[in-house]
Amino acid sequence: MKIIRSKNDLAIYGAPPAFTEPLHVGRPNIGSREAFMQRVGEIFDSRWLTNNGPMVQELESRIAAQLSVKHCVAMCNGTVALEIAIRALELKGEVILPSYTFIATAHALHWQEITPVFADIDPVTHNLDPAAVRRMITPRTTGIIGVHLWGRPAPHAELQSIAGNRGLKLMYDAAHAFGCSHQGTMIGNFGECEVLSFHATKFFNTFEGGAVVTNNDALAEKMRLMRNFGFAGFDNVIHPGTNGKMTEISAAMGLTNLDAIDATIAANCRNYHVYRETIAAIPGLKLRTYDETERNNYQYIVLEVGDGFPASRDEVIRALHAENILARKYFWPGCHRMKPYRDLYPHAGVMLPNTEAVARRVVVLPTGTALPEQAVESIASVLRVMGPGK
Ligand code: T4K
Repeated sequence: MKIIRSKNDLAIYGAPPAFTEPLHVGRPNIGSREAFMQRVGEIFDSRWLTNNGPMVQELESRIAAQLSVKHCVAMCNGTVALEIAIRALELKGEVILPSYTFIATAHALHWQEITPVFADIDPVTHNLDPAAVRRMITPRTTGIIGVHLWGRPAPHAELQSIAGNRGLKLMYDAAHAFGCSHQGTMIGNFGECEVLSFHATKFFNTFEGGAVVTNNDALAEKMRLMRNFGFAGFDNVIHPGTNGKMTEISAAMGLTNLDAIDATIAANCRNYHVYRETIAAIPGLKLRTYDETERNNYQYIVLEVGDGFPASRDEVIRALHAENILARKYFWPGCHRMKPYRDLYPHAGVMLPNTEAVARRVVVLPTGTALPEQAVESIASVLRVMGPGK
């Protein structure tokens, strides 16, 4: 690892890379191995491997307590959790969502033959713009899926008011927002329900996994049945269901990582503050900041490369990759430009100018407990020498 002091030190100009090993965005945060192995032993001893086992139940109650929400229904991944929530809410026809999100949000609708309708985002928050949502409502609209992108809350009060006035159901994709709050209330308590992802790359992981959290008793019960083929007791299926169950081994990982959650937040928070201080001094670059009066997981270090920066976003990515810093262009080019949705809406971009502009500017940088010490200074030094006047 090295500090880059001039352009001659950059790997794109032939110097050795700043890092000998690749730095990934989304390196898993992993709690105590001993505690995990102990739980694995308990699973083998009990011979209870899946189907709502004791570890899954313990994880659900700890997550519900952590978020102060009534129900947590654990699932095998965030995408299936989205599909089950959408199905349980009986959404159909058209559902409004942002295009600037991971493709799974759109796929969870499309997979169920519901038409995803993309609304534009606010270029400052990167979340749904309520005025744009209003413009996309048609007689076929049945719901809105807000996404708390980068763990920052979507504009809940405005979306709730639109949903209430137009008789639509509002749910959230909270895949990025486990451990975050909005106006003092933990995310997980908004809309009809909220969907979490516990994928390996997320702030908190269960290898693969996810959950739907809700304060609605009937909805929670329906989703519990739906994740287990719709079975309500032996030999009695009362809903069309699927297999959305979380395994015990995933829950064991979840319990282990939940014990380490404060340390994970502290590491992310430390990295974020070093990024913020080092990048603030570079003209033309803007780091998305967290509202520190709220609870945050600090999992996403999101940089925007502006017009005042001498290199383009893609040139920045190329230079970082040459240094073995595998920064990502999440969520470029936007769902509407990916083939399944481009085929549906070839001209969607006309309605999504902010989505297109933000998707062209964003670079997501590595963070997490696996990031070596001083790596942030080194990453910032690459950006600094690419900046104006260098
Ligand atoms: N909604 C939103 C808003 C989401 O962001 C996501 C998932 C979902 C819904 C769906 O939830 P899940 O069904 O996934 O639970 C990744 C993740 O696969 C995906 O979970 C995540 N969003 C998305 C933002 O990122 P990729 O294709 O970019 O991941 P991948 O495989 O390139 O991994 C990123 C980097 O992480 C790799 O370069 C290396 C590193 N890595 C990855 C894994 C899996 C590791 O070091 N170790 C690992 O085990 O999608």
